[in-house]
Amino acid sequence: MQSNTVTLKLIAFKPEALTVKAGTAVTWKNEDGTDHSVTSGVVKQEGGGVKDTPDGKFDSGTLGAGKSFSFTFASAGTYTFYCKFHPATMRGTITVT
Ligand SMILES: [Cu+2]
Repeated sequence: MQSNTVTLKLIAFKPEALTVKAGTAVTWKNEDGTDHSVTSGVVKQEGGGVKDTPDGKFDSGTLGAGKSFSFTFASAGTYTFYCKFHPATMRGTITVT
């Protein structure tokens, strides 16, 4: 059975890469005791740090401990996302076929 859940645990997305069919709702669940976010966009290295640029496709906003966020992917494509609080380490990709 196809899994469509990503957990946020130990300052990481698990799994970091997930492939789903178009029309699937993906749910992210924050199992940490700290705030995270699920924000679509890219993170690039810049001047010794990282710069995150949201693309506005989806954004959970601040996702507190124990909270979930879902987004339905209507169209095929590759969607990158990150956590706005931990962009250096928390990044992931949803591939929609
Ligand atoms: Cu985070």
